[in-house]
Amino acid sequence: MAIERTLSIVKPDAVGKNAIGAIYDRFEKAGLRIVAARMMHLTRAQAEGFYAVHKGRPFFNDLVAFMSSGPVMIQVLEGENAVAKNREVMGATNPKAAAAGTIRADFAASIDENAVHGSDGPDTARAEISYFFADTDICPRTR
Ligand code: IDP
Repeated sequence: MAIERTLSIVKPDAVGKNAIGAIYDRFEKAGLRIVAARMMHLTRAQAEGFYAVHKGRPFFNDLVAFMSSGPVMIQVLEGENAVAKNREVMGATNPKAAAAGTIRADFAASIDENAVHGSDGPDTARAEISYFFADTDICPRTR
């Protein structure tokens, strides 16, 4: 299976709960390697740009307000089938529907504040990674 990269964000609710380390542990236990990371407090404009695909949806304004409400931890995850594997580890968008043991089941309070973001496909992953990281920011493992 191909080695892929995906873009992951620990959202403001989970950062506020001091759960960055616990969530990183889920990624690493699933075989996903963190190959780039940065903490940011997104501006409204940065959050709007990142979620531009959702512009016009009824939840867009709340989503942008939430994503710019506090610091987020942004990372590139690398591994076999990383896009789908990360989605599996995250769980369903609505935590009430998320499988037991997933990040959203364990850390998210609602569909609006659902702990993590993960790219939904390889093309989206490439675009989302380049929204936050230059190629030179990414540190593939050498051992
Ligand atoms: P995803 O984060 O699981 O990929 P998307 O459909 O890409 O889900 O939606 C982006 C984010 O927008 C979700 O994580 C969630 O926080 C929010 N969202 C999506 N659908 C709804 C909704 O129906 N009501 C409220 N918020 C929503």
